[in-house]
Amino acid sequence: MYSFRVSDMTCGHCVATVEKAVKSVDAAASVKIDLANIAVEIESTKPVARFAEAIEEAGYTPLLRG
Ligand SMILES: [Cu+2]
Repeated sequence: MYSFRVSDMTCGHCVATVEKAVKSVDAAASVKIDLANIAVEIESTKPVARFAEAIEEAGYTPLLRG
C-alpha cells in the first residue's frame, strides 16, 4: 500500500480531484482518502511514482510517507 500526505487537499472537491487522478493511473486501484488527516492511501500494483505524478498534475503536492 502507498501512503501519501497531501497537505493542500482542503475540501471535498480536492478529495474528488485526487481520487480521479489516482483512478486515471489505475482504474482498479483501491483509494482511501482521509481529509482530516490529509492522508491518501492507495492499493495498486502500478508504480508509486505514477500516482505521485498524477496527483501533482492535478495541482496537489503529494508527500510519500513511510
Ligand atoms: Cu478543495
